[in-house]
Amino acid sequence: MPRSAVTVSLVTEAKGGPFVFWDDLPAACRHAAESGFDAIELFAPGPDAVSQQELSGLLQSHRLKLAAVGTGAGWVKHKLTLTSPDQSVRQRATDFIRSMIDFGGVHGAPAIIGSMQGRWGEGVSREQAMGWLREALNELGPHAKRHGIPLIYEPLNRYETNLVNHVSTGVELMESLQTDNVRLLADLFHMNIEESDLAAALKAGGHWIGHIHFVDSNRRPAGYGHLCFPPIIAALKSINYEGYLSAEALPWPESIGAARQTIEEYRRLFEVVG
Ligand code: LER
Ligand code: MN
Repeated sequence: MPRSAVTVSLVTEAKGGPFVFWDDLPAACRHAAESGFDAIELFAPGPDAVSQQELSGLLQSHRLKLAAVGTGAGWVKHKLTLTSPDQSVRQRATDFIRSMIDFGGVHGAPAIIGSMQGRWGEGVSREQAMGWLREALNELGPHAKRHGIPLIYEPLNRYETNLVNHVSTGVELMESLQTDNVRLLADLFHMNIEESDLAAALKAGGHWIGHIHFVDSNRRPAGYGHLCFPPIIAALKSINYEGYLSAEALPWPESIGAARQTIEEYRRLFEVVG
């Protein structure tokens, strides 16, 4: 059965973004554990934002796992992307993601490439951008494998990237790589904008689906928008998905309320007795 996770952001520049808990990692871990989550997903400014010792201590004392680490700070803080026309920016983007893979890897948590994929245009052709993206994934995927974890790549909606907007194009990208260690993140918010049938897209994604951002159509917690979850959950069962359903949602109406709503919806959908 999939496990539950909730997002925590420590990135000031991301204020207003879709993260349930903010700023205070010890409090976030306490609330995540009290609400009944299995894990947290951490959006940190960089690999040194929290010491490994502090993070291990918090995870252990609250019996939480680290589901994944986001790399978006590389974009929101440092303006680094893997498809920048500037070679030195691409290099620093790759280095940043490698350092985040090592940071999460200590805790068995994969890194997610979302906004750091960038976009094509302004002198960079689609083919060129996809070539650079493939190069980076082919380098970073094997690096993640050394920690025994995959690297996670996230298709985004059209307003956030023009590279890969659908699960099916994500699968094409995965199949074109030399590494077999990259998996797709299916974010239900992005999918609601781009896919014609979310359940069918997840089924077609099959074993390539490695992580889920569990959220409603409007980026509010699951159940507070208009997504129909039962067919989505049935699709995940049919592909034997056993990764995390991670709440990348707005703290609406506020953080603790968002966490409670998410876990209640998760339990309802999976018939878990809380
Ligand atoms: C942002 O829309 C998002 O989905 C993140 O997971 C990617 O950075
Ligand atoms: Mn996402």
